[in-house]
Amino acid sequence: MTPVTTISLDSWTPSCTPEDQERATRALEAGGVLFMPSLVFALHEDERDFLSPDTAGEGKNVSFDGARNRLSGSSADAASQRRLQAMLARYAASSRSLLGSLLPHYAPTLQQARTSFRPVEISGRDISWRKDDTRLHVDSFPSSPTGGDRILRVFSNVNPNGQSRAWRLGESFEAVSRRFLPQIRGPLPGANQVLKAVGVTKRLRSDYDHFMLGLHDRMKADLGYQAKADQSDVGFPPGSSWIVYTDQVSHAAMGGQHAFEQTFHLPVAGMLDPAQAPLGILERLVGRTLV
Ligand SMILES: O=C(O)CCC(=O)C(=O)O
Ligand SMILES: [Fe+2]
Repeated sequence: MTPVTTISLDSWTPSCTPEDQERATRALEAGGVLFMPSLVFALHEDERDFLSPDTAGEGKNVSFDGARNRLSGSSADAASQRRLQAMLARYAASSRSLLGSLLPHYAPTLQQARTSFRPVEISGRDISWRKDDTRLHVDSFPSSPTGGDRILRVFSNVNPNGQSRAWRLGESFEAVSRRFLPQIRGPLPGANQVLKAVGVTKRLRSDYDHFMLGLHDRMKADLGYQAKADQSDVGFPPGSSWIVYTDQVSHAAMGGQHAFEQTFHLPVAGMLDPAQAPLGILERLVGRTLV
């Protein structure tokens, strides 16, 4: 089952020894979760009003695209949006700085993607099964193929009422793949090109993305699997942060409110041990190259 490695740092600009860095990188790449129980993302006094589902309007989160310096998902007035954006930009900078100190091996190739603020209670949301993150899954997004690049996420719980973010962690990526790959057929010839041409995907969906999406969907659709798969409950308390390769680690978010999340992408070649990537595991099991 998914190992959780506790790291006792409490600063977004920590000084880490080479041994700490290697241990953290290896634990992550092996499919573990890095848990930092006292790494607090502190809100400014005037940001506390954002701790309300209203901040996300009709949606479930507010997101910030640092590359374009653009906020989306908020219907607040212009002044509030400026403060919200500053808060998300601070989380983006903090998480980037953390990875720079803790996982320096990734620095040359790490790409920062979207930042999100999640002020809506997870449990009891009315959502289709495919989008339901209370079901165990590995991350794969229909419109955003990664072409094999990794999805690395940093999370922080900022709940003001003592409520933990409750996750389930499932079996290893290899076990998930062995179980579901036999049910997943390869894409029809030309299908990936058609999805790109009609705008379903932002870039060409590779065969890797096809199989990842297949795993994501088969896992979520299988209620027997959800109930019976090897799994454990883990709670991330307010004031804690955690890092996980969500394309590799089987996870489900069962409850909790008020969290930040920062997504990074990493080319497989940027890993310490590229053979541990989902790409390598899938290529070995399918028996051919997938990107
Ligand atoms: O919001 C959360 O706690 C996690 C949801 C999830 O599945 C994800 O961000 O990949
Ligand atoms: Fe997820």
